Amino acid sequence: MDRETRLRVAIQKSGRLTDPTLELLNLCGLKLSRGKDQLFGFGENLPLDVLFVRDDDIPDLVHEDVCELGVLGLNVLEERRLEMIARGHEARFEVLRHLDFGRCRLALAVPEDFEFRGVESLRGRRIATTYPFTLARWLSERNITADIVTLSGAVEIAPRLGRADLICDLVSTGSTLQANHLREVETVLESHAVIIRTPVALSAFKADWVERLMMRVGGVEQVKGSKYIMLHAPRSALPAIRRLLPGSESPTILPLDGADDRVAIHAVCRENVFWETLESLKKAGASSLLVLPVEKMLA
Ligand code: PRT
Ligand code: ZN
Repeated sequence: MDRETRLRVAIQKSGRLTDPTLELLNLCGLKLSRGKDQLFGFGENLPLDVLFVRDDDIPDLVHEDVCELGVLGLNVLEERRLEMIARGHEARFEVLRHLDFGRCRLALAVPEDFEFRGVESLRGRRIATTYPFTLARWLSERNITADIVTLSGAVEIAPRLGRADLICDLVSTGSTLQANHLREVETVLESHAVIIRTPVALSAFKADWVERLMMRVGGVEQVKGSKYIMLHAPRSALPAIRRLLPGSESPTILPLDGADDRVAIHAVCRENVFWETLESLKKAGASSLLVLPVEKMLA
């Protein structure tokens, strides 16, 4: 594989981020062919290949310039960054884009019978987590000394096993906490997926492709939830209708053949268009309403 003319992106091999990341790359126009070992995906139509790895390996792969780009959770990136700093290393990570998936939070959760009265209640307690560096920073910012118990998994059962008084773990819906009789009390870090890049300077060719890819990612993210709406309306109703169109900038107003007092309005709405909106538009005088999905967008 030619390192001069092909970009490498590290993504999660199998986990929560895998499908949304592959979908994003696909929407950016990438066609991948995956070999038998499934660890490497060859970009058939773009100078971009994909390396499938554990998410925990992505920060180092990018930091060491084995891959120019990586897609991972901010939680994993932040933990590794703080670990490197704690060990006296330089941590040169650059986030190129924040993405609209992989949302979760690193949170503190206590057993139901734990009397929590603010962060002071944490002093001297044992907190189980797989994110010791992120938790340590959060505690030190609040001048709290506690005992961090670093585990590699199954954090939520640590209190029941007597290994900790409370936990610090990722939460999305909260149902895992509930199932383990734990109550969320503080947010340590809000997280979502991000794209990071190598700290090493890129050749002009690669830099150009990174920029093009980021433009496409921006376009894909914008399109999510965007709709194209078309309708007919009396000229007199224009101000009212413009107010009702959700998240649209300047709509296109077109004359209608043979009807001087009526116009066609076309607009991109940067939010979903719900039935309620359509009903309000109709009440305001609109007719022939049509809502279409937007496939691609480039500002
Ligand atoms: O094998 P590999 O190391 O690559 O995978 P992994 O097991 O470390 O990661 P994975 O696939 O579980 O998660 C990858 C990333 O998804 C995380 O680093 C986060 O950035 C993000 N993410 C989003 C989550 C969650 N939501 C989430 N809910 N990661 C983990 N969870 C856990 C949570 O800790 C809890 O135990 O899922 C469980 C269910 O959550 P609830 O609150 O919905 O019940
Ligand atoms: Zn992992």
